[in-house]
Amino acid sequence: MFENLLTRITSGDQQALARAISLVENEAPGYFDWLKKLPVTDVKLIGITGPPGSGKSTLVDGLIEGLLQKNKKVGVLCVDPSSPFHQGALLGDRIRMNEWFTNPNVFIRSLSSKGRLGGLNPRTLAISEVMKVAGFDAILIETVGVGQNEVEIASLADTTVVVLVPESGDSMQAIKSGLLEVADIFVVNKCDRPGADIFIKNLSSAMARGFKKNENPIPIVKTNALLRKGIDHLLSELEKASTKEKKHAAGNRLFAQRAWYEIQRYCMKDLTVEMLEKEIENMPERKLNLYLFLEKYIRQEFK
Ligand SMILES: Nc1nc2c(ncn2[C@@H]2O[C@H](COP(=O)(O)OP(=O)(O)OP(=O)(O)O)[C@@H](O)[C@H]2O)c(=O)[nH]1
Ligand SMILES: [Mg+2]
Repeated sequence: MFENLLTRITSGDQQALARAISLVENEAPGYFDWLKKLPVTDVKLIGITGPPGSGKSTLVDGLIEGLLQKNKKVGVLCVDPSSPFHQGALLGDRIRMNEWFTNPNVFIRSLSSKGRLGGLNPRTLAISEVMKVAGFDAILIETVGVGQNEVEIASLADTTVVVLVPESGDSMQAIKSGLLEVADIFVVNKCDRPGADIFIKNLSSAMARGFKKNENPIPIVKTNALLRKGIDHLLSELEKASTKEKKHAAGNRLFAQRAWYEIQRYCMKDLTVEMLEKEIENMPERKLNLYLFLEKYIRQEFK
């Protein structure tokens, strides 16, 4: 079933990519062994998360546009329980999205989460690993930051962008769901609305009071996604975040968190992220395939 798929995906065949994603999503026989063969790449996952309706899809649309202008290839994964990328309200004011579906430099995939606990597709992480070998310059993952599960998956991206709007209700919700803690970059979208500057001021002072343990202040980018204002600023912050030399330990931590996330979904082992981190630290190989590493932890019936 997986025959030739990897070669085709790495040569940029989007049909092959779509097929592989479906196979992994449905856990087709042999999917785990196939995941173990994926080459390790440096492509960064950019998570876009935030409360429902904060403008994530509109922002992703703007980012696609901006990246295409820079001759980049973009992959988008949308894990959205309420409004899949290509349906519903989307088509009204964001007609461009239709255009992207026929653009060879853009690949968009919606992951269904229907009927699943926590509103997340359990194979989201694996599917993002598949997308990483397809030759994209950037991979964007949109998730709604409503509950612990959604926030957790957002935190597994290399760079997590938290999209807020200048409305107090939303910021309260963001605080409650732990969204603020996972942010590498804040976007304050809908800046055409009143109260945007006050909101930004409050956010900066909350940061200064240290709601997140971080030596460097987290950048705040002001946008109006509809009018494409602030997109360039966001792209440059994303660029900075990706070129910033991640400390070796931070990289291991992220890998351990991803591994732990996958393990605990499939069998409850008495493992902690710290134990996995220590194991990774002691391994000679620097560039690890996630699923090769996971193999011994996942019971046969789940592979
Ligand atoms: N005024 C204003 N409206 C915006 C802006 N950005 C997005 N919107 C509108 O806000 C609504 C929600 O935008 P989406 O991009 O669908 O938001 P979302 O966060 O993806 O929504 P969900 O995926 O359903 O959580 C749409 O009607 C957009 O047109 C903005 O900067 N200003
Ligand atoms: Mg959306």
